Amino acid sequence: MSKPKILVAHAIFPETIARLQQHFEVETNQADEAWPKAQLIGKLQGKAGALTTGADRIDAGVLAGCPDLKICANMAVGYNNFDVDAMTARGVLATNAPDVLTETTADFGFALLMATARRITESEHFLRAGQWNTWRYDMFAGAEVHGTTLGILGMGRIGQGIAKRGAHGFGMKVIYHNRSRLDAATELECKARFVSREELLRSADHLVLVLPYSPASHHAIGAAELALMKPTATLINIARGGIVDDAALALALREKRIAAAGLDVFEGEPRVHSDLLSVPNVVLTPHIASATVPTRLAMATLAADNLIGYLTQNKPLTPLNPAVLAIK
Ligand code: 8YV
Repeated sequence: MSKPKILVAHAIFPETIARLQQHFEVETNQADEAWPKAQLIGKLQGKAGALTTGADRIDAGVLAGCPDLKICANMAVGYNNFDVDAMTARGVLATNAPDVLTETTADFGFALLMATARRITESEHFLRAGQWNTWRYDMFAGAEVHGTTLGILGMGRIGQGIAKRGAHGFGMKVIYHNRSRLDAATELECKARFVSREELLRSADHLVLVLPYSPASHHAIGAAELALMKPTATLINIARGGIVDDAALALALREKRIAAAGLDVFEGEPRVHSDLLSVPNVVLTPHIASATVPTRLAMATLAADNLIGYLTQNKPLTPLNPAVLAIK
């Protein structure tokens, strides 16, 4: 019997491809870019499954053009690249890759916070440019981290990981805002206090965004929100581009209405708003918060195991629309 065909929309670990090849005929995108929609539809013809990343949009248009598709397994915890309702309506299973990246992503959130507060990349550029001639009392004097107030918007697993690092490692006072309040035991573990969105914006010395992207969170941080923040505050976004209005942020940074920002995600990435590229008080990284070798391998393995589990035994590990299983 011939094996079902699947598409891997971006190059991934050879060992993950080998694991998939035990069950499927695998076609992989070897280019360094996501396929544009028409090409993705073309590549998905005859494919029962796809291993996707956040860069691959699976919407009603793609689904309409791919009648053979049964599952899309995202190698990401976030899945705003999926139209899950459209997938459910077409009987296509959606899976994501939760948990395996939580601590690594929280580590990175803290690294970005530290780099931003202490102006690490800005000072390195200065040194590399040969501009370091002498000692100055205020040379790259940054913002304090230990003992300050850490604000977290979006208190899921990654937000909780950042809260614990701040509270236990750096003696920070942690405040958070979330759609729903955490239970008392989790608040205690994270040493975190629930506050209103406005208090969060007004009180945080370092504000970290870890909420999922949805139409409701589009531009959750725009000019009005930035205006509420302290002029000494830093803003860290490891969630999704689109949650921050990048043009408004670039202006606030240029006018020193907030001190600095650290951004791992951007509206319309991999393009980055040109105004952000020209302000010095921002640390920019190319969406790498989950990028350690063990974590990326764990994410790829989980996505692969979702494809194998569903297409060979109807048993995916982390389904987002389990209603599809019932229909089958
Ligand atoms: C991914 C992420 O690397 O898991 C997520 O939600 O944002 C990252 O870990 C990215 O989305 C590519 O899939």
